[in-house]
Amino acid sequence: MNDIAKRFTENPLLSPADLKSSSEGLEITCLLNPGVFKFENKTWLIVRVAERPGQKEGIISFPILTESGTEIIEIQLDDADLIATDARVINYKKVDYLTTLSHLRLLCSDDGIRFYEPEGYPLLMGEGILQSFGIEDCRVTFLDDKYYLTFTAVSGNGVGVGMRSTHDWKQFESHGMIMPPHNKDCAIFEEKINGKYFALHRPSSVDIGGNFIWLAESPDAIHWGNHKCIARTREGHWDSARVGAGASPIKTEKGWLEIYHGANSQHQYCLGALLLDLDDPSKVLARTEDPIMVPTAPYELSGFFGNVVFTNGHLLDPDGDTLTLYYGASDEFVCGAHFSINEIFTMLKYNHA
Ligand code: MAN
Repeated sequence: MNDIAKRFTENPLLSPADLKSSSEGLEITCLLNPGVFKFENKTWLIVRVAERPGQKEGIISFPILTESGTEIIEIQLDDADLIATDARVINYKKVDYLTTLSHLRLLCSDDGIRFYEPEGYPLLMGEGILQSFGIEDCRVTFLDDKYYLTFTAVSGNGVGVGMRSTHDWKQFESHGMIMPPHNKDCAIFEEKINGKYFALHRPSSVDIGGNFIWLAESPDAIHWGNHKCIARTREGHWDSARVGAGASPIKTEKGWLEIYHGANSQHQYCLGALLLDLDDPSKVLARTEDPIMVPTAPYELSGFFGNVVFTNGHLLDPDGDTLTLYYGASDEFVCGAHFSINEIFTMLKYNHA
């Protein structure tokens, strides 16, 4: 299938081998899903670095965080209590674990293509019992002179949305878990609407309901309420199994444009777009019928978890039309692509009430 993404010829921009692991016993398995922001005239990525020990034959091993540091769990692959059918997550003795432990790392660039690790900036590791399986897929929202980071916080207690904020990317304030399990893909709007903050998020229902995109509002961007379900999965479509917000919505004259990911039951992850009413973002004005990006390049088709394009960060050019989107490809590489906002508009199908 054709899509409207103009992929960087330099892709993949970053691979696991490009960075050093956070400690000696670990290897970087995946480098993926960067949040994106501008700071001190540079383009910055806050990438998810997923690590595990080098794998030995016949054994699966992965790290978790405990009060006394990083602990490695080792399980024999032929253990009857192990279910290991998904590269990302296993079940052992009826308990789910992730196969890698993720932290967040800052990279910057002058040209938006070649990224390096600047000196003097900390790695962001999971902290406390709600982040013992790591932190992932960070969205960055600039609000009231502060950067707000919303990310997936994973532990044996469940998958929720954690938040930290910073002025300088050196010191961070933690706001704890702002949305409890099961929830992820939280992107805060970069301005208030009618005096309130808004955020998209993705709770999951195991029984009635599904993996749908919701909207919430807040007086302070930390405490969220008045939740509304605004976009559901569509049977028979590319987004039939799960949908989740990308980065903060883009303000356009037609409405708030949100790039989101959708997956089908074969775990193929594509990107699409939603258009929300400027004044009342719970109103979905239009949605793309077909995806705007489909995994097709070799680095999107095969890797740690193939057939995946996933985004949680982009920058809008001052021309108001060129969108530079950064994305994770096959859960292993960081890539870039350009889109034209006007071209995305031509793919939207309006809801005529
Ligand atoms: C899913 C995938 C993984 C992720 C876990 C926890 O299994 O999105 O990449 O690590 O959820 O968030």
